[in-house]
Amino acid sequence: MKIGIVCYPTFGGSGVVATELGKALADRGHQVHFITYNQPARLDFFSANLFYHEVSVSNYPLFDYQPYELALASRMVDVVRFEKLDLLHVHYAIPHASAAFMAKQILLTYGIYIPVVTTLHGTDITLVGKDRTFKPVVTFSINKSDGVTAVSQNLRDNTYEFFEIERDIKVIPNFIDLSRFNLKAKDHFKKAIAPEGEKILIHTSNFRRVKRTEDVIKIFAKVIQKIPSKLLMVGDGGERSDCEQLCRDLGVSSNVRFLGKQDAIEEILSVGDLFLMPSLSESFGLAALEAMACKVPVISSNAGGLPELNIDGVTGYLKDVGDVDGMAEKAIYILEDEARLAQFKDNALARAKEFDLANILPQYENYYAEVLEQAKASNLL
Ligand code: GMT
Repeated sequence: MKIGIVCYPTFGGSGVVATELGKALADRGHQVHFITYNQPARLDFFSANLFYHEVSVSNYPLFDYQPYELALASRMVDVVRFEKLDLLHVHYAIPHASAAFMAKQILLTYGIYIPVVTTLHGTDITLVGKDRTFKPVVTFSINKSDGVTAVSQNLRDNTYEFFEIERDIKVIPNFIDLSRFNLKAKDHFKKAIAPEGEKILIHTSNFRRVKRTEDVIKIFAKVIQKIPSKLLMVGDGGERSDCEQLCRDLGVSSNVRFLGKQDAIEEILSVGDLFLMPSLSESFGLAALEAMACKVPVISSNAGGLPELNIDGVTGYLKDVGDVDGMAEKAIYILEDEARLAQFKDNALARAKEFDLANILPQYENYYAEVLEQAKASNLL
């Protein structure tokens, strides 16, 4: 199959899922064409089946806001026509699904019908999509897609609740490549971070408000009163400097390391004993899945799709959003007993294996086939 993938090329979860999916599809013999404004962050190698088509946006001074969506739609038309794509898979509704609709209409004037699959990732629905500014466009472009997937049952339910959706949405969860994300021997790194054998807690995110990064610091400040420990804060974003200040205010700065954006995230996770994800909203929680694959249990909020991943009392614990005391108490409970910690670590890995790429990839391939079949049955192809 020749598949066009449209995504944000950044480190965000939707871009990571799109890129990893494209790489896996290419390994299975499909030809995959990425269409976006920058080389996707994890697409930094050569593969005969992978192509990248840049969307370049004009710098015309008349525009205060450059029309990216139009440039993207034009590029989609161009790539579908000249690469003879079978299907477009767009990740994150805004503006990818609406740009795909426009491209589809233009392609019809050339006698080409291109089926479009839209994957909803989370904030495109829960935060941005619900914004009145975007709601009509999001509703329309979901209804006009040939196929729609959501990364959790909770996100699917949310989408039906907040938009007038007239079509089916299929749940295909996030996945993990266990050949990359697994427990690695990183003893030197562990010794450098925790020379006295302290426990290591980890948080990774893009430090947006929705991640409640300040709760991470507050939880840690309580844990360290009972358990000798260190905290690694991985990633960067708007909340980082406030977090650094909070560390000073709470007197824990010397035990917290801010590592910024990191490529080899699996190596950092490999030294972890506990992962913290107190998010306000989280459609799935890919970062937590990455931690679990490296045998790190998770203390998370019970927001969104997190209960579909993190099993309370088995792979970690879930508490209400903002329940810093409850999260700290459960973190201490896991960390204070070596045998208990080892059991939680084993459970985390076992759960992560259920989201193995090998199990999830065929779900996407089958769904593409179904969408193409439907288009054929409707005489569109
Ligand atoms: O979580 C982020 O900040 C990034 C965001 C994105 O869309 O790039 O991630 C969302 O998509 C991921 C992949 O499907 C999910 O695992 C994350 O849970 C989801 N984030 C939120 O819902 C906040």
